[in-house]
Amino acid sequence: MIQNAYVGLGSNLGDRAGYLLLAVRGMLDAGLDVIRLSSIYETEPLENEHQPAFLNMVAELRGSTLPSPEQMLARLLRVEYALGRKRDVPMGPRTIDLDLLIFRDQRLATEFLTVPHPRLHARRFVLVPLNELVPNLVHPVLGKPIRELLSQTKDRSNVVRWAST
Ligand code: PH2
Ligand code: MG
Ligand code: MG
Repeated sequence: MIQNAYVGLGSNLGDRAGYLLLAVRGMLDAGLDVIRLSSIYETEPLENEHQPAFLNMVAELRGSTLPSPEQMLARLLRVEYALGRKRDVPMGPRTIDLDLLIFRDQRLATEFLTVPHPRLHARRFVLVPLNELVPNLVHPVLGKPIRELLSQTKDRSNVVRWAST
């Protein structure tokens, strides 16, 4: 039984670490109870490779105070918008991207929202920070723990712990 929800954060424009932290603040201000954060990782861009390197991390949100998944998506989009997110180039550079990765044990696929996130298992930039928080969490659709999804993923992209200098 998964109690909590997990959000992936990514930034590859401007003050990347600053945007991650402002997004955490934004989620808290929106009433989303962030209870744990992974380390920050510097990651090679996937899917659209011609863009700057990302900083990525994962936040854990307390399950007992979660709104509905749709309400949660609306709040995440509002935080992205407040931090200057533009949606021009799909998969392109962004100040901040907030993706709902896992919402308790729920499986959902609508025009607007699919949970668990459909590409989670193919992205080391999600699996590495998620594995840091919940290696034993069993993926509600794939039926395998995050630890195993990480060791079995075909993605070979570079994900390294980031240290501010
Ligand atoms: N997000 C994408 C596409 N590619 N690559 C990395 N490394 N990190 C991301 O957050 C990312 C990406 C689409 O949202
Ligand atoms: Mg994304
Ligand atoms: Mg997104």
